[in-house]
Amino acid sequence: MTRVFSGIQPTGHLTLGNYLGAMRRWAEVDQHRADSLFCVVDLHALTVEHDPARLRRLSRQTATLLLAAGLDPEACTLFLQSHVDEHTRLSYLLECVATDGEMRRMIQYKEKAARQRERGGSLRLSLLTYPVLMAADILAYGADEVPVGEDQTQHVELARDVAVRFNQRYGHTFVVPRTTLPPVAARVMNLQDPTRKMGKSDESGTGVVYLLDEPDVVRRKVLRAVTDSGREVVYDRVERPGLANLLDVLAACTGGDPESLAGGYDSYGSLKKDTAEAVVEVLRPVRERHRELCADPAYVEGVLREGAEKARALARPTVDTAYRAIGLLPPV
Ligand code: AQP
Repeated sequence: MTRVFSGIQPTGHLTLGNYLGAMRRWAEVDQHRADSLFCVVDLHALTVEHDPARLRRLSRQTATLLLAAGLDPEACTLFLQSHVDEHTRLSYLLECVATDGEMRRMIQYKEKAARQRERGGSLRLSLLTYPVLMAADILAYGADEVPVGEDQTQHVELARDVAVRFNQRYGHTFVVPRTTLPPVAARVMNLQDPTRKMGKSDESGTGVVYLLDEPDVVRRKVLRAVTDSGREVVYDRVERPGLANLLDVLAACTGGDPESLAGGYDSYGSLKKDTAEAVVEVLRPVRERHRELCADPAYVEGVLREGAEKARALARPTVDTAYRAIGLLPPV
């Protein structure tokens, strides 16, 4: 059976981009067709400035929202990265296989490092080595597929390169994973700046729809989305990125395709109104289920405890094999 692994960082409140680009597909498709593991990658959240109390809150909230979005512990394994030591054990070995140049070429590193420097803060070394830990997340489970949004494809490529290199040097140890992207909304853009992706660590939330935003807040954000001064509704990601983003979101929420949807509108106003309502409807069940789950924190904890046990049992043999293959003696 195909094995799927993917993760989400508790670095902020989850967004419509996280939902349409990743979570919804994990819940609706992946967990039913594959042996799937989904992980709240809390160690990755330590790569940028963080507040410990906020991180604890966001880790719980992220796990709860994944369940609210439809992940079913009977159908998949859901856990916190820091509860399974194999991720960091393997990460160190992979640091001995990946190169400094590979890390510095990563687009996300360059962007986040630039943002951090603008603020005058120093960079955490872990921001540079983040893709190696992500490679360990994936390779520890022998994942065949990694369903992610477009922004993560470069990191999955690195995991592939590291797996191939390790296998060539030390003998076949890792499955070489591949990325899978959603058919639409692989990159939901910021509603106020459609040249940037909608990110959860965005400082001004006006261009970002959060999964827990009240319906009226969602409507306001979508209705105020930046478009251009044209009138005709056409789908053109390069020349009309704001409009294309709204059409992508509408298509992802209603199941249509963005180009044919464009033909059905003669004004930006009606497109925005329909998009706002479509987003509100898509998020409604997630918000409702989240509210129910918040009333039962013991259930969420139980899911995470069992998930970590299952994940540990799956990862340990592969990581032990990697330790032996690279030349380390087993403990006596
Ligand atoms: N805008 C997006 N459109 C489509 N997919 C997206 N994903 C994230 N943003 C979009 C996908 O969601 C999954 C989990 O994302 P993540 O937690 O690794 O990354 P993030 O949300 O981008 O969080 P960061 O890096 O903490 O902050 P920002 O967003 O500010 O850079 C992934 O599959 C991702 O592709």
